[in-house]
Amino acid sequence: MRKCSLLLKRMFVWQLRMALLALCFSTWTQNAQAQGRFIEILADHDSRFRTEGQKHPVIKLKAGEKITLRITAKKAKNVNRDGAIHGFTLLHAKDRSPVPEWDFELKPGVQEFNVTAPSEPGEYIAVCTVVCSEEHEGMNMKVVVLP
Ligand SMILES: [Cu+2]
Repeated sequence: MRKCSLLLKRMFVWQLRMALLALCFSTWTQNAQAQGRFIEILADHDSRFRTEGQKHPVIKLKAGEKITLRITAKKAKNVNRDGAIHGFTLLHAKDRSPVPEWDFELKPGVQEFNVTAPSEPGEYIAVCTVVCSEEHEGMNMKVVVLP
């Protein structure tokens, strides 16, 4: 009986090791696909963009920097016809003209987008493009591009 429990214990430790290894491997392969620094954003159920540890989320980027946006989207009230629950589009703050290649539709869950920061330093604004709820108009966040 004692021998048996020892065996079980060993098996448990081994399984734990394998699980850890699998976890390490999956993060490693994810990173291999990403092209640069990770920026984590939450597109929340109350129609707000959030970043960890920031009360008023601001993303700071270096001009021309390659980054990977990892956006977690949680459904608000409305869903687009194509299943998108929020959008994420970058605009120039001064005239609200769109920044090319920074226009994403967000499906529920986690998605990653490889993008290059604008080459022009200045203030930008990221806005939601899906009318996700009555609070949709206020769903935006500041993006600052540093030289
Ligand atoms: Cu919205």
